[in-house]
Amino acid sequence: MPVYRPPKIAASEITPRQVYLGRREFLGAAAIGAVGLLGAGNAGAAALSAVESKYKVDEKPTPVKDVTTYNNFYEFGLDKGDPVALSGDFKPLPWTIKVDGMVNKPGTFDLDALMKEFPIESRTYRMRCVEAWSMVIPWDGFPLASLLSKVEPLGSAKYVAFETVVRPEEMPGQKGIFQSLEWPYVEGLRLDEANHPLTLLAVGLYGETLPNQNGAPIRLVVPWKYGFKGIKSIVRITLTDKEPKNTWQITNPQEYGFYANVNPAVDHPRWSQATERRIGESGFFGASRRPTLPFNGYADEVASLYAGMDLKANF
Ligand SMILES: Nc1nc2c(c(=O)[nH]1)N[C@H]1C(S)=C(S)[C@@H](COP(=O)(O)O)O[C@H]1N2
Ligand SMILES: [Mo]
Repeated sequence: MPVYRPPKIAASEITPRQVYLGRREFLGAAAIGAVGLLGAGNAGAAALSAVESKYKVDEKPTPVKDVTTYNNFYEFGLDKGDPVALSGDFKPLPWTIKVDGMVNKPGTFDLDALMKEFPIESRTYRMRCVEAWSMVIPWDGFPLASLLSKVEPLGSAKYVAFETVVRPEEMPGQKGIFQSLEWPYVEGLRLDEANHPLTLLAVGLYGETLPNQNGAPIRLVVPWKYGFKGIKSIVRITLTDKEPKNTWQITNPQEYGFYANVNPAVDHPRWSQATERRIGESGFFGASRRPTLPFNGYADEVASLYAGMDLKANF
């Protein structure tokens, strides 16, 4: 996927951790307690009080160090290590999300208030990137369906479109100093996919608020789809009757489609999707590979959403 490499930003341009910490001290009732598990890049981390969920895969979670240092977040650069290294200036709080389009009750919602309104659940999901690597991540968040029901979608709404924040001053990858993607990063789901109980708006991982590199302060998680559907740092959600474009589809429509369901039977034009490398694990002769599962192992829950569809054509 990468096109050109970004230049490295001097360490002196990165906000000192103490300065950043001061900006996150307000976090409310949902976020009081001991912090620090997530370490580097999550200076303002706060513990979340989350309730256990039935959605927990029975696989060993990927070590927190891998989850927070091996990231795709092109707003902060193209290399896997760029997001943790270059996101120190990003200020995830305070934060609001605008929800508009084909709804009865559009609004701009304060994230802190949403986190008090909707119980935060702790869920462990299998995650699969289109680049054929995977992780198991303990997320904290609330169902997207909770937010959607609050705004009351119109009967004519068929899709949900998402947008990431644009802040070139805080996101070095958006400064246009190297060619990568068009901003804002955008994504979309069908309304029934968006309302599926597995579809999560994550506000934390491993029991703490999200580190910047993982999409602070709020990002989408759709565990049966390739990772790029999980748009980070969301500022706008729009209900529409037209299929929304997503950033990778805009960038390269031959290789990336709207659905992006994890499908070992449909290869990427440049590589096989039959197997995956589990990050944080190594086999005797290098990284261990495991078979990729249809819908990333969530077929029982989601296959019915696609009944009768040709999933080779709708990739
Ligand atoms: N705004 C934005 N969201 C994004 C991306 C990005 O570059 N920008 N990368 C996507 C890709 S390709 C993946 S695999 C996941 C990675 O999420 P993680 O770093 O939390 O594992 O974020 C997705 N969301
Ligand atoms: Mo990805």
